[in-house]
Amino acid sequence: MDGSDSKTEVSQELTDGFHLIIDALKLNGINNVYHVPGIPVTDLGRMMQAEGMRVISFRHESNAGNAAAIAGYLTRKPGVCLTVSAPGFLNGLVSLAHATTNCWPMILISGSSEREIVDLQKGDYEEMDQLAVAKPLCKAAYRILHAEDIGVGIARAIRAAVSGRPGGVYLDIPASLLGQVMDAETGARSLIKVVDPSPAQIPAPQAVDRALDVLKGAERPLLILGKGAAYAQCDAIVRQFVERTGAPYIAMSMAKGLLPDDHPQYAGAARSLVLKESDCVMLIGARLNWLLSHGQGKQWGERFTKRFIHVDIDPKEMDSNQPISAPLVGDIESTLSLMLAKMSNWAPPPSEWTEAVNAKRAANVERMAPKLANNNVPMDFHGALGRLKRVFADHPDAILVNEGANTLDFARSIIDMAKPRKRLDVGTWGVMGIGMGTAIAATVETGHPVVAVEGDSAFGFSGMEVETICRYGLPVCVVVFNNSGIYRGTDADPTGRDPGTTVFVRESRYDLMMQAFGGEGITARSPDDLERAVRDAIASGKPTLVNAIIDPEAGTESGRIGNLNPQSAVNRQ
Ligand code: ADP
Ligand code: TZD
Ligand code: MG
Repeated sequence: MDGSDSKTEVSQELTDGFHLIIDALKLNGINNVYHVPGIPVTDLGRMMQAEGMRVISFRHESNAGNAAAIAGYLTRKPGVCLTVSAPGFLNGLVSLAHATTNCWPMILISGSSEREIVDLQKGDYEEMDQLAVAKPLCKAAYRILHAEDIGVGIARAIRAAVSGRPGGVYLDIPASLLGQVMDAETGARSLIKVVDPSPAQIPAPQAVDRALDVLKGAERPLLILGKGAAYAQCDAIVRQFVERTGAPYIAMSMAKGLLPDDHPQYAGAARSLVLKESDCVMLIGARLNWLLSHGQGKQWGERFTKRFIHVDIDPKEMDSNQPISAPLVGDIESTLSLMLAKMSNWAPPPSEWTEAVNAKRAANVERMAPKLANNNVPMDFHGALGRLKRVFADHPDAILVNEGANTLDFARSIIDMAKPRKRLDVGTWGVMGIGMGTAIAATVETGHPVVAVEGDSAFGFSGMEVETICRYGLPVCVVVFNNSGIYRGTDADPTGRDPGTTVFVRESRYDLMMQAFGGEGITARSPDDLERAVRDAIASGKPTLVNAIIDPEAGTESGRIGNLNPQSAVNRQ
């Protein structure tokens, strides 16, 4: 592998670290990379593009990383983010941790300084022991030191990212690796095409029987679909299973649309009732974490009175918050298929239960309808989102990206999704800033148009990427819900010195940001204007930003999770 001699002798038969990385990724069907250039990976990005990979070059690594994370969710292949060393790596690391928290496969590849210098802390350009920093924040972390190990390194990264519970993987690429030279034929043989990267995990027959017994014994069953079920991409089986049980179901945020939200068994509009009154809850790719109040508290009714069935690929998830009567450790496709095979004469749940749920749902939908139809100026969240609901009903393939507080919580409950994996949002951590990276990857990976419904604060975290959207000419319509602040636009500094901590410049012209880069920028003050602007944007496919002016008084503190704010016992005012 000593490249220096052979380089001059038989140059046409040589390969190097750059090309081996590219060949290994392509061999494994990874063709898109989300990137910010710089030392030592500028040429790697260029060569990837030259070799036919799609390289999307961002303005900040956080956004490139969020793009890679969601690409992993949408494709079940690791999304790849490529960054420079120390600061670029650290910028990308947040999204790697975010991917891991959400159980999405992602690989963060970062260039790094030479070991000899880093390990003795001699002070290299952008020196940092990146591998050590990344390790506690992701599912696995590897470093490749020799070109002949690139095949193994990439194979391990892919497997670690997608097998079992998916997650983020860090891959450290010291600068000197890229230029290392080796014989091309040996290099080609060293690459690994990963066979069966995410093997089926089949639950034991006893576990399946136990779960069926528990479900059969339920008088008021409830199914909860989570984004793990959407990720699994076995939509027909999930649908068949839900319909065979006849039980009401609710969908966690990103599982909305796995079955269409207008499905007769969908109990989203009767959520409080089904959580409280059900006697048996089956979780399918959803964790009993904070998003479900850990399965306890007022909204769940009395503790330890419900039975839980839990399908998850990770055995450690069982009993994490509540006792699980029937753990089903396996992948969702295998597990639900095995259950279905034994459910041929399945009796639907008692009609008192399904009728009670249906009645509650109908009442809540009716109560909501007039609010959604309002054409008030200034707009409130309901008036604005009522119109976007209509637009999505007419464009079931459009992808909704959604972040903010009120903007997120209202949009989640108001806008129906008709197809799987069309709603992409802040995920398990509630991260502000996922917006533009998510929007970009969503359309790059699927070819579908995107409407990103963004709180004005949320948008600010990744807003510079509107240039990226314009540069690549992507069909993304950003709708900024401009209520001039975080939650509301009405706070004031009690001392009168500065602006209140949660307010922004009143009625900022976000539309001009898109115009600055050649896209369309429009201000919408009424629901009518908003609906028209978004319909036009989807029809044209042009990068568009609609600055939707929302009443600064309309929101509530932290949207629907204000109860999580600690309260001070001291009042000094
Ligand atoms: P939500 O936020 O929608 O409730 P979570 O992210 O909390 O969803 O839960 C997703 C769960 O799905 C994780 O616990 C993960 O281990 C699990 N999961 C991911 N893929 C699969 C799969 N193919 N089969 C079974 N479980 C899966
Ligand atoms: N930083 C990060 C990375 N994630 C966060 N979730 C927050 C800060 C805190 N935060 C929220 O949880 S929501 C939010 C912040 C700053 C912004 C809410 O304001 P908005 O939405 O304008 O986006 P609404 O519609 O005005 O409520
Ligand atoms: Mg706001």
